Amino acid sequence: MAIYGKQTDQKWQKIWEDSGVFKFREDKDKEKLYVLEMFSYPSGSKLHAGHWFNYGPTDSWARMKKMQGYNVFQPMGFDAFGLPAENFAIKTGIHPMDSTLKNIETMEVQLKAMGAMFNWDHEVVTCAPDYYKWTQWLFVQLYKNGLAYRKNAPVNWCPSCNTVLANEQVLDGACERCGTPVIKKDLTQWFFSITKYADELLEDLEGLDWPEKTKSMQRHWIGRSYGSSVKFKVDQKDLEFEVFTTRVDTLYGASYVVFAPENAMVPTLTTEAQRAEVEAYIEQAKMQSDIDRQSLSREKTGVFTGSYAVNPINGRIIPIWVGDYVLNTYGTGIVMAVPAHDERDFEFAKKYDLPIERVIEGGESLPYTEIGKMMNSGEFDGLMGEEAKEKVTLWLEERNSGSLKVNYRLRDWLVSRQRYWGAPIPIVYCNHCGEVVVEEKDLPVTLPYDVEFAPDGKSPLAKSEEFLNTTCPKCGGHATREADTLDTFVCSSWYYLRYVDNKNEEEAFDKEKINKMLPVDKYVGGPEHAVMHLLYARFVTKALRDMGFLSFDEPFKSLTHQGLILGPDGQKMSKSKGNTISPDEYINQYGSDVFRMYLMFGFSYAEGGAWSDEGIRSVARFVDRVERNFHNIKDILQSSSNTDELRTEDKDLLYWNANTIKGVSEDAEKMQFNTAIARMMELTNALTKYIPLKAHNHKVLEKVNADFIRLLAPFAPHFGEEIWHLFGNEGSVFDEAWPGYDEKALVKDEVEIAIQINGKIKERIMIPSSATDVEIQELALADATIRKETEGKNIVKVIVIKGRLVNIVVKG
Ligand code: ANZ
Ligand code: ZN
Repeated sequence: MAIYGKQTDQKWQKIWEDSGVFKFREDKDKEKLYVLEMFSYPSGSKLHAGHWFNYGPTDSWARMKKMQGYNVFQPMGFDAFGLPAENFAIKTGIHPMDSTLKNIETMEVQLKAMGAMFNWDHEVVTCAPDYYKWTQWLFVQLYKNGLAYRKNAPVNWCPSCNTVLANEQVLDGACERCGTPVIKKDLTQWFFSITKYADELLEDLEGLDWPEKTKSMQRHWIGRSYGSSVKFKVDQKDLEFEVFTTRVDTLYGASYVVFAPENAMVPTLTTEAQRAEVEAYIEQAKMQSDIDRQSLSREKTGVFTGSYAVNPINGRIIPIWVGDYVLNTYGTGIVMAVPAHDERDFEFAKKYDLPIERVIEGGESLPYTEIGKMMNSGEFDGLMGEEAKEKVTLWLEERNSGSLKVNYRLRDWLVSRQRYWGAPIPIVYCNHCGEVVVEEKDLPVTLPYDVEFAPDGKSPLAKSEEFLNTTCPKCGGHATREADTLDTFVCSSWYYLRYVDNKNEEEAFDKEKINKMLPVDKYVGGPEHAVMHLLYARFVTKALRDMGFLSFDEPFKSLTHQGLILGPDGQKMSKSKGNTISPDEYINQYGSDVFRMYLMFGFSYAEGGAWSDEGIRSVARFVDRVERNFHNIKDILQSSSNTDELRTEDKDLLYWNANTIKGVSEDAEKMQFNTAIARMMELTNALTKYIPLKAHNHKVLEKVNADFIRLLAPFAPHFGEEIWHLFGNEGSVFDEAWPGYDEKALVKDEVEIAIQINGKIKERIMIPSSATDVEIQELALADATIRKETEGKNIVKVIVIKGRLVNIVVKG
């Protein structure tokens, strides 16, 4: 007579909602704990196994924390702007607002069916005007503080989505969303000055409890590199340029320089004889992605400009080339080429027959790219490494030809999108006043509903007269609105702040409130957000801090990435492969707790793995077994089979109970849910052994039972609550304290040992775990079975292996 099932879920979800047990209330006596799961994109494909794997186990963790006495805040919302809804509108004519709100409705129902203790009162939906008003406010603050600006820039352009993509959205040279090869295009774009925070973003990683891999990806993305800047004069022309190098000790070997094709100086440097060839080269380079251009395996190409430069250290006249392996967005977009000591330069020099001269000792063949003593370098010969770099840079500095330089890979954050479904950028252009930011009192700049979706590559906003025409906030004259919208990463860069104070109509958030509630104590989400979202959120927090809106340095103190649940075939789930798992079906069949517990027990949380139907069935059987035990225990406790004696069996059960509490507490703390549940299985086994005994110590059983229910509840919340009430308890089990244990109970005071005679096991006995070898020998020989077996025989030797066995060697 199974009691747990889908109906149990529904019963408790209703009771929880009606009683408001999980409502967040300020509580001075409890420490706050902000548990955050990455909010979801309201796509049409409903809540999938990936959402579940993020939210289910994290909710279990949060429930445990609540029982441990924390005042848990666990909000949920929707990252609701973005391309997919707009592309869907272009295809089907269904307005993004309509499809998005409908999807949110469906997902809310599904999220509620999960039975997580989300604080729905604090929900945020980024496409709602009362949210994006404040996203625009954030833009205005950044703008007023010189952290948002517009510039003409070559951007990654997807010709199919007709939009600009951030570098991070270009994968292997193709659009992350549609796979179309990305091209370069010059456009006026809005940027946030994240590079101003490069050092702090890098250095503060140290103090974060984040996965090492994620920190290292951020470090790489920021890419701080120490080197030198070297000035070269152009031969016969009144021009000069700078290069960034990390190997200034190789300067004597610089036998040519290479400019990125897009570098603004290239047309000036190109001679008439070379112009046609250079222009053709620049045209083809536009078609290449930065990723391809940096690829080591790709053949290096280039063209000679016809001009020459002067190497400042030895006066040598060296040719100036253009080559697409040099990126215009890194350093100065120009490199001094040292083919003897750099792979790419070597390959290029070989191909175009340029001079290769060794200036660093070491290695047999070229290129030799390691550190070594300088040679063929005049007065610097024999110097090496950092000292060599310092001396050469000093020499250059004295002649005003160079200096030390720190370079970053990080670029400013490109935030404008030529799309409709996003927060409008609050800027107007006036004929008199130029670029004017919208006043805070005039926010939000509302996204118009009535627009035309056509697959013509133009943003609906750019075609909407009603939206575009406005008045200038400064002079009152006619002005035109910016038609670009903000990257959705802007919306998600601050949502964790708004959750705390989501109904505030006066401000984005109350400073005092968020200083109390933040930073987020535990953030859980997919590793695909290791760089962009997490870096942008860190930047926004730091910028808001510097503007005085909050006073903490980092938004997310501790971070965990859950792994990926794959299809039964071990492949990433996808509709086209037909290997997706639909949580709803399993929940209908087994109940959401079984589904959640399987996700926690069947996989390592950080790694994930392939779905298995047998796996979820075995968890369902476990829940059945636990449930039978509970019914049996209830019968026992109501019967009169009580004994007050503390027998070996009772002590054993108490031992397993303490051991389980310790194990579950420690493992679940680290989000190692699979081993935590394995511990509970051990305690279940111990109970299954205890239940059939003829007599039971009611006090012991009652205690172990109450502890077990409380341990189990966070992992199987509906089932746990049901059982808690089965035993006549009142109130929610989640208002109970998490069980503790006595260290002493972890030491078994009796252990079982085997007694062998001539190597064959004859008996097992319990002995005090503190017994000495002599005492163990005495106990073994005194045992009735052994006495009978050894009667009349000659005991030659007794071997005691502590804690395990006694072997008695007999003769005759
Ligand atoms: C001369 C040299 C000699 C270099 C040598 C390396 C080895 P990181 O560490 O990533 O900062 N470089 C500079 N700007 C570049 C650009 N825009 N596109 C492509 N390559 C560029 O790398 C710095 C090194 O990358 C610089 O040091 C430069 O080559 C190259 F034996 O200068 B080196
Ligand atoms: Zn004006």
